[in-house]
Amino acid sequence: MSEFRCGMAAVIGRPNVGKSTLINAIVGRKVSIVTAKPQTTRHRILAVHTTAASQVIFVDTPGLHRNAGKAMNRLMNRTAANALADADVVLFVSDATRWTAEDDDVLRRLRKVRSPVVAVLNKIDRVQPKEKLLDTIALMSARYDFAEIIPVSALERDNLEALLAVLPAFLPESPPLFPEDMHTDRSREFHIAETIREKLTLMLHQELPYGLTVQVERLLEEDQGITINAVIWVERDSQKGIVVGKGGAMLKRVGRAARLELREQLACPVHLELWVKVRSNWADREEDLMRLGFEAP
Ligand SMILES: Nc1nc2c(ncn2[C@@H]2O[C@H](COP(=O)(O)OP(=O)(O)O)[C@@H](O)[C@H]2O)c(=O)[nH]1
Ligand SMILES: [Mg+2]
Repeated sequence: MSEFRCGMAAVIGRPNVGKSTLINAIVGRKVSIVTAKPQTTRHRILAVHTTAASQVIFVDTPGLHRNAGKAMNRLMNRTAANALADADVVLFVSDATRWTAEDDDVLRRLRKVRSPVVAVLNKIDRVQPKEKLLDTIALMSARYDFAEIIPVSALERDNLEALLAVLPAFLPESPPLFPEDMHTDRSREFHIAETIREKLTLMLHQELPYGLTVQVERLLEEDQGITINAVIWVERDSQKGIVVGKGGAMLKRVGRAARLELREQLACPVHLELWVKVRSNWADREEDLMRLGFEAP
């Protein structure tokens, strides 16, 4: 009889290739927020997939950023680098329809990694005609000595079972590190703050989402539902105006979208109160970032 296997799979790739979507699809729930904008994932998030024979602990990472100027970007790059160093296997995710210089950047960093690297070719639902996939796979195998190359569609949950089938072989023999009904290491407060940030990122234009963060200040659970008080931190007064919107319209839209999703996920009525506050340069102050849930260096 073979032993139980358990270990870490770091999920790496440039922004927007579908890393968070892939992890959510594998664990069957939304543990990491998803938008079409880069920099959506800021934190290291663990997602746990347990079967009778193995437990894979996926590490969702912020994409590696070229602009490491601000403290937040430096911390995000460090978080991604730490995840790489700890991994038993690395999942290098790319978009099967598009290879860019940023993909090359990420691949270059993988050359220093000792663990095996599995290439995940995502978004194959967009590849037409299907025969083109063979060329894409051939190109991938020329770029790096991947342990496996697995084409998938995270969005349509296509071929995920092939990916899950190869991973346990890369993990050490070990008992599970997490209870089998646990899907993420993140708290409910964190998940709520992230859901609000996802709606803000989806609804606000341009650069503004990068300048804000969300903090849950109070969570009150009662028989009739959950009351949440959350603060949206922005860097400047002008940004506050945009987040609040004309007559509070934007804040209302964001609040409604977040409340509907949270009600679904928490399976109870949700009362959500949002405030917008200004704290200048929070994204460039490490102590502010610690308070807002970023990993300590
Ligand atoms: N068509 C298609 N879109 C996808 C797929 N996976 C992710 N996406 C989309 O790609 C965008 C970025 O996804 P996200 O998971 O946030 O990427 P990340 O930045 O790598 O974490 C989102 O709009 C997703 O809906 C896929 O398999 N097919
Ligand atoms: Mg992400």
